[in-house]
Amino acid sequence: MTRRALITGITGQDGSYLAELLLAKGYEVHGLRRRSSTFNSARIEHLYQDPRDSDTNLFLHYADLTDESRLIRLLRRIDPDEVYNLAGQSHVGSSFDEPEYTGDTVGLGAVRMLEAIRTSDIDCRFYQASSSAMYGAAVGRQDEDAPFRPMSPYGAAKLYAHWATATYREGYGMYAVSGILFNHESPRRGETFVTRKISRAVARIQAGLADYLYMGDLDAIRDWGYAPEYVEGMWRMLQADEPTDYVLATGTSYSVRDFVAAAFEHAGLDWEKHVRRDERYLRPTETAVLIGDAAKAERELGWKTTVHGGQLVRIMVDADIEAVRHEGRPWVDRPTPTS
Ligand code: NDP
Ligand code: GDR
Repeated sequence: MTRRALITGITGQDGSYLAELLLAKGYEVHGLRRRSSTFNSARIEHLYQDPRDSDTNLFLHYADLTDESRLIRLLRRIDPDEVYNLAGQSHVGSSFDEPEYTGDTVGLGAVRMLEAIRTSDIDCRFYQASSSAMYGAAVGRQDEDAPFRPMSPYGAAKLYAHWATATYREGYGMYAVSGILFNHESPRRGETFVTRKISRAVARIQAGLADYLYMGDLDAIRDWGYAPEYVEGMWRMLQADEPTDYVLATGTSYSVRDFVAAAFEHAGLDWEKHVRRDERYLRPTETAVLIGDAAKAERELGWKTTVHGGQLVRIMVDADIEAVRHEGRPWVDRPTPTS
């Protein structure tokens, strides 16, 4: 029997890698996309085939996480075996400007999905995209038992969705799990997240298209992994015998400054000549340090990262240099880079 998966946020970084993974495993994949005035499907263009002239296994549906009746209708029609809830306003900085919208899509959006599944009586497994941003000001290396102390409207909204997922698991017996994922990046990362902002700027400066990169806090420390490895972890969580939450992380830490220096150096540039500070990129509250402990996922799911640090920097900078050279997008029609 072909298994059916539904991915909200399929047009995003993780959604696109997850769709690739599930299609390769033989799933029928359904993805929710938002209606927009311009095309927003560049990350999955290479996977899409017109259903009229092919036996494609990928189907896209217009829907928004703010529209509960649409979610219910779609869930009933698709009747998925697995649901991956990846959609929502995912930028921490923007969540300070748009706290209500962030809460609506990230927090209530997850509850709408859970309610739609529960009230439709669909027998499926549910994955919620929780975040290390829920730890916020917590100290030390964070595992599944570390205390939560979010430092942004985004982190608070994710925490609401996280506990709602646990409540539906415990209260209604649903197979519902949260993956608490630390930062994961790739050439498909949105251009306003810090790693991609840096790799893109390096490529443009090297090509003579720009002179400066304007940055906020360079002291922040993050645990940066490679997105294709993280979507494999999401899938493994839904294959486990018992539903339970997992942290996915590399356990390594780098400052934003480290990433900047390594990226410029890889392109043969001196970062101190090109990087300037812009107060507009500072956040009202900053999460200074986030480092994860994924021992449980390694032990129970056999999941482990291999890419981080310098290798991740090289993958991203090389992809953006290539993209600038071809004036195209790095991911279209090219295999996932692994080195
Ligand atoms: P992206 O920002 O790349 O993708 C977000 C997706 O959500 C896009 O497909 C976007 O559509 C869609 N979306 C946004 N708002 C709505 C809405 N109202 N209704 C329907 N769809 C919507 O995020 P990532 O792929 O990086 O992350 C995936 C999930 O994992 C997110 O929930 C994020 O918060 C969470 N997460 C990410 C981490 C990371 O390091 N990447 C770490 C921990 C958690 P469009 O393309 O039209 O904008
Ligand atoms: P984060 O990622 O907030 O951790 O959330 P982001 O890449 O936005 O920032 C990482 C760190 O870099 C600092 N920073 C800047 N950030 C951006 N975006 N732009 C800048 O110019 C800049 N200068 C310094 C930030 O202050 C921060 O400390 C990401 C998102 O993917 C979330 O959806 C996810 O849940 C968490 O990771 C885990």
